[in-house]
Amino acid sequence: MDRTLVLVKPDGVQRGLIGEIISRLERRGLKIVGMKLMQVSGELANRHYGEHEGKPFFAGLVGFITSGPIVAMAIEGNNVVGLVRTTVGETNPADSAPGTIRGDLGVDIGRNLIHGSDSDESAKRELSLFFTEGELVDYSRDTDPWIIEA
Ligand code: IDP
Ligand code: MG
Repeated sequence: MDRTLVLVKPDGVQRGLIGEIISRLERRGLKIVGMKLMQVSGELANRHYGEHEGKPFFAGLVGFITSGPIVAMAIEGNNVVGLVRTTVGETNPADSAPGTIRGDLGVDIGRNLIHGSDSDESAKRELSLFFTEGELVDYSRDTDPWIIEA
């Protein structure tokens, strides 16, 4: 079963959009298997966004993601990385279609509300930064047959 990491970024928390964002993921039928409110340290931010080190926006990005609490979620399901990315929208909210989280709720690339891992490999790496295996809950939903054809 695939898993991915979602973060409600500090702008989402500050704007009172935690529920709105989680609700959109839930309504799509995505299954949350881990969740916590936390403060990201500089060290964790540097590791999570390591691939962007050296880019002009890196310092601002690390400053932003550590500027206030975030909500981290682990989401599980077949092809869940892609499902989350299409629900999230493009990196720049200005380019994101209406109906996506970034397209409906944001306007600026530096305040784009939510993170979703971009591949299965990234998801594995990022999930291990934010969650221990023991923090992820194994359970089934009675609604699954109404969401996924067996
Ligand atoms: P993604 O979040 O859609 O996967 P990435 O290219 O992985 O986008 O970039 C990580 C984060 O860095 C973005 O979500 C955004 O917050 C920030 N970012 C990316 N490109 C820019 C930029 O050109 N200016 C400012 N911030 C950027
Ligand atoms: Mg990315």
